[in-house]
Amino acid sequence: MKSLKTLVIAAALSLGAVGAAHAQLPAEAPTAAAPANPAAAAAASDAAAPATTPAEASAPAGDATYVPMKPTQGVGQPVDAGVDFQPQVTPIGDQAYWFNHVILLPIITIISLLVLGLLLWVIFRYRAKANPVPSKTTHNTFIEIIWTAIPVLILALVAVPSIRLLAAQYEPPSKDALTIKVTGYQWYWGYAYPDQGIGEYVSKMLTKEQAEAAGEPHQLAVDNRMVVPVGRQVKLIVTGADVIHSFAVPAFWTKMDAVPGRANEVTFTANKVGVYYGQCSELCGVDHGYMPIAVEVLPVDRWEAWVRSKGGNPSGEEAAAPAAAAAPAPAAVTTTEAAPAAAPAAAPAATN
Ligand SMILES: [Cu+2]
Repeated sequence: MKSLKTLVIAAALSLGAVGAAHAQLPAEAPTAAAPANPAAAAAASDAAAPATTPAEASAPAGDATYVPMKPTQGVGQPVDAGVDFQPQVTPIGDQAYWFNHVILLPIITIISLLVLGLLLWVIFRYRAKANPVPSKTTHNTFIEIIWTAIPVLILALVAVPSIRLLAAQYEPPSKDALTIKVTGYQWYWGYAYPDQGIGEYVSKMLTKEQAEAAGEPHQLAVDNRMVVPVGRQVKLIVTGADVIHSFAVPAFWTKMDAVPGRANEVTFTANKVGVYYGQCSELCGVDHGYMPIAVEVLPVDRWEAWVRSKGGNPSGEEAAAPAAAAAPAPAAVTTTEAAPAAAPAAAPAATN
């Protein structure tokens, strides 16, 4: 009797399992097809290079088509014999560039020329031969007021855009800013996207041969870049794991110290697609010069494809919601979403 009851329960369970599997199939098929084997899909698209246009256009194929972008010569990297700042691609960078070139440089140039002119005039006009009996004047109230008031006015004039720029750099991030945790190590960088469910991955400098093969500048090119969407504010939480490092990208006008035990915050909004390089900017040990930074700014859809290729969820909230609901729920639906997410997550981890 007991065995009959067990048999009935077993039959019911197996029927239920078959039913669940059937229910899962239609939901799983379209989503799992693309991300389940990104390597194979990438290989297929590589092989069929001329015929990739329709594949690139379709959104799901994007999951597997992330290919690191080639940098543009002279953009986001130093140039030979360059003296100016790198072309700026963030609003803060534009503001700072304007402040330097329209306000500071002209003032500095005029003051330098004025002082040089006065110096030359004094040297020639009042030299011992031309002026054998020097004046004994020690005070001139009018001149003293002038040479105090004019510098004060100049400093007050400079202070206005300067303080405005400083305040803009430390404005709190907007609510929909993309959060990236940046950790400086001796001697490489680690990036994590907590809201997208991308755990920390490591970014290391390419060797000279690897950089040349990739068509990138040596000592700036890295194996795994930080990838951000164009036009969206990015909030960096910067910290150090061992000693003080500094995360700096000149084209973004962004620099923030990475201090162990402290979470420093800095934001930037890159408004131009491209690859932008930076370097650790705090002397941090023997390989300080060999921990470059590479940030790739992509159109939103391609950034989302990159997130999926890393096993993350681009929309953020959805990634968090099922994960929180997964524990108590029966998980018939959530497993279909977790499966494609888990597969690509394993792939990059293996290649690293
Ligand atoms: Cu460093």
